Amino acid sequence: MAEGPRPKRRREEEEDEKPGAAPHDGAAAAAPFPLAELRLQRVLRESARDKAVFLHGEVTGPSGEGTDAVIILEKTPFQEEKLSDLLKKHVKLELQMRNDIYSTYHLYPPPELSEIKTTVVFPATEKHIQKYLRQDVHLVRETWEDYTQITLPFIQSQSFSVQWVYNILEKKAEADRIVHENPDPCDGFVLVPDFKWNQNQLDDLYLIALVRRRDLKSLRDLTAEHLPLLRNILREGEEAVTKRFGIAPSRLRVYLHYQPSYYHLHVHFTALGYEAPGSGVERAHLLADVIDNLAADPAFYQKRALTFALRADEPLFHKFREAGRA
Ligand code: GTA
Repeated sequence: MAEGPRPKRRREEEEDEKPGAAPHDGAAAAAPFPLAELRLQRVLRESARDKAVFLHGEVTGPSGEGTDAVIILEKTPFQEEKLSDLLKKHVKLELQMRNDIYSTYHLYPPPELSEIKTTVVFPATEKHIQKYLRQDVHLVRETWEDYTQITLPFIQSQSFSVQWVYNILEKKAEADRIVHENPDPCDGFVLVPDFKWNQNQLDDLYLIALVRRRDLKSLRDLTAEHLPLLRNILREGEEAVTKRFGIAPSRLRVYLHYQPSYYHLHVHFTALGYEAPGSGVERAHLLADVIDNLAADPAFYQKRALTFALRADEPLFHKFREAGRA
């Protein structure tokens, strides 16, 4: 998301989370994020396994005095074609220990071979900060009644802005990254590399298909009426990934999240060998299964209870607790 600095804004202000709020469509703003002006507030989460750290900072300089930001720093997978360069062009190789035929070193690569993928959410709301904070999670089993009485009113009153989705659909952002598009206003979609993929290697391939129509929030809205759209996404999406990246459909995980973070229907395409965040059984619903379920029962997702995990301090979790459903 290439957003430039914005005026000072309090964390409590979440007007852009509400429907009808001022859109963030200045998607092409060119100024880079003022990293040097960031004052680290706290580490929200770190993962030694994923080699990633999630930070909450405050921009202190003139470009955003007192404005919150979330920064995700992540070491990227090795790129096979750059390994020879890494071995040849290293700046320093420092012996750590040697024992018989065994030894370990600190290898210092040149800057162009030591990229850290950096994701910035700026200005970040309290909801963004909470999203990345490590917290206990609880499973909730949502019936259709729970959805209509608890979840739907909640997501209608507050959810993350989907302006970034509209920016992609309207080609105000990421237009040069589009991998495939079907222009049909009802059954069409746009396939782009996901935010989380730097496109340098295929091991962690991650694309996202965004539907053109704006009336579908999530799995819960889907009926047999949407089968042509879903089949287009599966067939054309898989074909496009094979054509562009040489990855066969049998090596892809194509799924929807329930609950998603962003309530504009979208489908995730990830490399099967990559354990993408959110690909677990409590959140991912394979698109092929969704299609079969709807073909068997047009109202499947208006009848079935769906299970998902919520963070302990998430407002939606409190709503389920208040209703005695969690
Ligand atoms: N191309 O501007 C965007 C953009 N945004 C704002 C979000 N996405 C975008 N893609 C493009 N441009 O896969 C992508 C997200 C996500 C999808 C939305 O849209 O990357 P969702 O609605 O189901 O929400 O999918 P989800 O999966 O919760 O969102 P997200 O942000 O992926 O968070 C899930 C968990 O993944 C987080 O709690 C965190 O644990 C982890 N995570 C998030 N971002 C990163 C990251 N950059 N690196 C590592 N882990 C991450």
